[in-house]
Amino acid sequence: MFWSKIWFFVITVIGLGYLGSKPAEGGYVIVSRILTAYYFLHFLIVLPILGIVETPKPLPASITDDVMRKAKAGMAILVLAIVVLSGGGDDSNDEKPAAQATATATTTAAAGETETPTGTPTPPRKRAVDPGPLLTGEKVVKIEVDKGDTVRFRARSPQDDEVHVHGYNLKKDLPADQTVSMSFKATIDGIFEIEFEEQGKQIASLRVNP
Ligand SMILES: [Cu+2]
Repeated sequence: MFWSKIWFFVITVIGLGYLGSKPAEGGYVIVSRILTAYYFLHFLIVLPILGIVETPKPLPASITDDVMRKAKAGMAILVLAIVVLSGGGDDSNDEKPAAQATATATTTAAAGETETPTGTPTPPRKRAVDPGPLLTGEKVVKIEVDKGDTVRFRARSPQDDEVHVHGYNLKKDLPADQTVSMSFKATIDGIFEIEFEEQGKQIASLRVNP
Protein backbone atom coordinates (compact mmCIF):
# COMPACT_ATOMS: atom_id res chain seq x y z
CA MET A 1 0.00 0.00 0.00
CA PHE A 2 2.63 2.46 1.11
CA TRP A 3 4.96 1.62 -1.78
CA SER A 4 2.34 2.26 -4.43
CA LYS A 5 1.82 5.70 -2.88
CA ILE A 6 5.54 6.31 -2.90
CA TRP A 7 5.64 5.71 -6.65
CA PHE A 8 2.69 8.04 -7.17
CA PHE A 9 4.63 10.62 -5.22
CA VAL A 10 7.87 10.09 -7.14
CA ILE A 11 6.04 10.48 -10.45
CA THR A 12 4.38 13.62 -9.11
CA VAL A 13 7.71 15.15 -8.12
CA ILE A 14 9.35 14.33 -11.45
CA GLY A 15 6.27 15.58 -13.31
CA LEU A 16 6.33 18.86 -11.40
CA GLY A 17 10.00 19.28 -12.17
CA TYR A 18 9.32 18.75 -15.86
CA LEU A 19 6.30 21.06 -15.92
CA GLY A 20 8.28 23.75 -14.15
CA SER A 21 10.46 24.02 -17.24
CA LYS A 22 7.45 24.54 -19.51
CA PRO A 23 5.63 27.80 -20.24
CA ALA A 24 2.85 28.64 -17.76
CA GLU A 25 -0.06 28.28 -20.17
CA GLY A 26 -2.82 25.91 -21.32
CA GLY A 27 -2.63 22.25 -20.35
CA TYR A 28 0.67 22.62 -18.53
CA VAL A 29 -0.98 24.85 -15.93
CA ILE A 30 -3.87 22.47 -15.36
CA VAL A 31 -1.65 19.40 -14.97
CA SER A 32 0.68 21.39 -12.71
CA ARG A 33 -2.22 22.29 -10.44
CA ILE A 34 -3.36 18.68 -10.20
CA LEU A 35 0.14 17.44 -9.42
CA THR A 36 0.70 20.24 -6.89
CA ALA A 37 -2.55 19.32 -5.19
CA TYR A 38 -1.44 15.69 -5.01
CA TYR A 39 1.98 16.74 -3.71
CA PHE A 40 0.40 18.36 -0.65
CA LEU A 41 -2.27 15.66 -0.42
CA HIS A 42 0.48 13.08 -0.01
CA PHE A 43 1.85 14.73 3.11
CA LEU A 44 -1.33 16.11 4.62
CA ILE A 45 -3.81 13.28 3.98
CA VAL A 46 -2.30 10.14 2.40
CA LEU A 47 0.49 9.62 4.92
CA PRO A 48 -1.65 10.14 8.07
CA ILE A 49 -4.37 7.85 6.73
CA LEU A 50 -1.82 5.20 5.72
CA GLY A 51 -0.60 5.10 9.29
CA ILE A 52 -4.11 4.18 10.39
CA VAL A 53 -5.29 1.83 7.66
CA GLU A 54 -2.25 -0.09 6.45
CA THR A 55 -1.39 -3.41 7.99
CA PRO A 56 2.29 -3.66 8.81
CA LYS A 57 4.18 -6.77 7.75
CA PRO A 58 4.70 -9.30 10.54
CA LEU A 59 7.80 -8.58 12.61
CA PRO A 60 10.77 -10.78 11.69
CA ALA A 61 12.04 -13.16 14.38
CA SER A 62 15.15 -11.01 14.66
CA ILE A 63 16.66 -8.10 12.81
CA THR A 64 19.70 -10.20 11.89
CA ASP A 65 17.52 -12.83 10.21
CA ASP A 66 15.76 -10.24 8.12
CA VAL A 67 18.93 -8.40 7.12
CA MET A 68 20.79 -11.60 6.27
CA ARG A 69 17.92 -12.89 4.16
CA LYS A 70 17.91 -9.66 2.15
CA ALA A 71 21.71 -9.65 1.92
CA LYS A 72 21.64 -13.18 0.51
CA ALA A 73 19.06 -12.19 -2.06
CA GLY A 74 21.21 -9.17 -2.96
CA MET A 75 24.30 -11.35 -3.35
CA ALA A 76 22.38 -13.75 -5.58
CA ILE A 77 21.33 -10.87 -7.82
CA LEU A 78 24.89 -9.50 -7.86
CA VAL A 79 26.37 -12.87 -8.81
CA LEU A 80 23.76 -13.32 -11.50
CA ALA A 81 24.50 -9.85 -12.86
CA ILE A 82 28.25 -10.58 -12.99
CA VAL A 83 27.67 -13.88 -14.76
CA VAL A 84 25.37 -12.26 -17.30
CA LEU A 85 27.71 -9.30 -17.89
CA SER A 86 30.86 -11.37 -18.27
CA GLY A 87 29.09 -13.83 -20.54
CA GLY A 88 27.64 -11.06 -22.67
CA GLY A 89 30.92 -9.16 -23.04
CA ASP A 90 32.70 -8.98 -26.39
CA ASP A 91 35.42 -11.42 -27.33
CA SER A 92 38.35 -9.08 -26.64
CA ASN A 93 37.61 -9.55 -22.93
CA ASP A 94 38.15 -13.24 -23.26
CA GLU A 95 41.39 -12.90 -25.17
CA LYS A 96 43.11 -10.46 -22.82
CA PRO A 97 43.56 -12.74 -19.83
CA ALA A 98 44.98 -15.43 -22.11
CA ALA A 99 47.50 -12.98 -23.58
CA GLN A 100 48.41 -11.80 -20.10
CA ALA A 101 48.81 -15.34 -18.91
CA THR A 102 51.18 -16.06 -21.80
CA ALA A 103 53.15 -12.90 -21.10
CA THR A 104 53.40 -13.77 -17.42
CA ALA A 105 54.48 -17.28 -18.23
CA THR A 106 57.18 -15.99 -20.59
CA THR A 107 58.54 -13.45 -18.13
CA THR A 108 58.51 -16.01 -15.36
CA ALA A 109 60.38 -18.44 -17.57
CA ALA A 110 62.88 -15.77 -18.61
CA ALA A 111 63.35 -14.67 -15.02
CA GLY A 112 63.79 -18.28 -14.01
CA GLU A 113 66.59 -18.75 -16.56
CA THR A 114 68.57 -15.72 -15.43
CA GLU A 115 68.05 -16.48 -11.76
CA THR A 116 69.06 -20.11 -11.99
CA PRO A 117 72.75 -20.42 -11.11
CA THR A 118 74.86 -22.26 -13.68
CA GLY A 119 77.19 -25.13 -12.90
CA THR A 120 80.26 -23.01 -12.22
CA PRO A 121 80.06 -21.11 -8.95
CA THR A 122 79.49 -17.46 -9.73
CA PRO A 123 80.63 -14.74 -7.36
CA PRO A 124 77.83 -12.77 -5.70
CA ARG A 125 76.51 -10.17 -8.08
CA LYS A 126 78.18 -6.80 -7.54
CA ARG A 127 75.94 -3.90 -6.78
CA ALA A 128 75.60 -1.48 -9.70
CA VAL A 129 78.39 1.08 -9.52
CA ASP A 130 77.25 4.55 -8.51
CA PRO A 131 78.03 6.65 -11.58
CA GLY A 132 78.62 9.65 -9.33
CA PRO A 133 77.14 13.13 -9.47
CA LEU A 134 76.05 14.74 -12.72
CA LEU A 135 78.01 17.95 -13.20
CA THR A 136 76.30 20.57 -15.34
CA GLY A 137 78.07 23.72 -14.20
CA GLU A 138 75.00 25.10 -12.50
CA LYS A 139 76.91 24.91 -9.24
CA VAL A 140 80.25 23.69 -8.01
CA VAL A 141 79.67 20.17 -6.76
CA LYS A 142 81.85 18.92 -3.93
CA ILE A 143 83.30 15.45 -4.44
CA GLU A 144 85.20 13.92 -1.57
CA VAL A 145 87.08 10.62 -1.61
CA ASP A 146 89.95 8.98 0.19
CA LYS A 147 93.24 8.40 -1.53
CA GLY A 148 93.10 5.13 -3.43
CA ASP A 149 89.37 5.38 -4.03
CA THR A 150 87.89 5.70 -7.47
CA VAL A 151 86.49 9.08 -8.40
CA ARG A 152 83.36 8.86 -10.53
CA PHE A 153 81.25 11.60 -12.02
CA ARG A 154 79.31 12.46 -15.12
CA ALA A 155 79.31 15.76 -16.96
CA ARG A 156 76.92 17.35 -19.38
CA SER A 157 77.04 20.70 -21.13
CA PRO A 158 74.70 22.38 -23.64
CA GLN A 159 77.71 23.23 -25.78
CA ASP A 160 80.79 21.33 -26.96
CA ASP A 161 83.45 21.46 -24.30
CA GLU A 162 86.10 19.49 -22.52
CA VAL A 163 86.21 18.28 -18.95
CA HIS A 164 89.44 19.07 -17.21
CA VAL A 165 90.47 17.60 -13.89
CA HIS A 166 93.23 19.77 -12.54
CA GLY A 167 96.10 18.21 -10.60
CA TYR A 168 95.52 14.90 -12.36
CA ASN A 169 95.52 16.78 -15.63
CA LEU A 170 92.86 14.53 -17.09
CA LYS A 171 90.87 15.75 -20.07
CA LYS A 172 87.89 14.31 -21.83
CA ASP A 173 85.89 15.62 -24.76
CA LEU A 174 82.34 16.63 -23.92
CA PRO A 175 80.06 16.87 -26.96
CA ALA A 176 77.06 19.15 -26.54
CA ASP A 177 74.10 17.62 -24.67
CA GLN A 178 75.81 14.30 -24.14
CA THR A 179 76.41 12.82 -20.74
CA VAL A 180 80.02 11.75 -20.44
CA SER A 181 81.20 9.57 -17.58
CA MET A 182 84.64 9.83 -16.04
CA SER A 183 86.31 7.62 -13.50
CA PHE A 184 89.89 7.47 -12.30
CA LYS A 185 91.80 6.39 -9.25
CA ALA A 186 92.53 9.10 -6.70
CA THR A 187 96.29 8.75 -6.39
CA ILE A 188 97.14 12.32 -5.42
CA ASP A 189 95.71 13.87 -2.28
CA GLY A 190 94.65 17.49 -2.18
CA ILE A 191 91.87 19.71 -3.46
CA PHE A 192 91.45 20.03 -7.21
CA GLU A 193 89.21 21.94 -9.55
CA ILE A 194 87.21 20.18 -12.21
CA GLU A 195 86.03 22.49 -14.95
CA PHE A 196 84.51 22.96 -18.37
CA GLU A 197 87.75 23.87 -20.03
CA GLU A 198 86.41 25.95 -22.94
CA GLN A 199 83.98 27.91 -20.79
CA GLY A 200 86.56 28.29 -18.03
CA LYS A 201 83.81 27.30 -15.60
CA GLN A 202 84.42 25.28 -12.46
CA ILE A 203 81.91 22.46 -12.15
CA ALA A 204 83.27 20.54 -9.19
CA SER A 205 85.72 20.63 -6.37
CA LEU A 206 87.51 17.32 -5.84
CA ARG A 207 88.89 16.66 -2.42
CA VAL A 208 91.14 13.63 -1.99
CA ASN A 209 91.84 12.88 1.63
CA PRO A 210 95.29 11.37 2.36
CU1 LIG B 1 91.35 23.52 -16.71
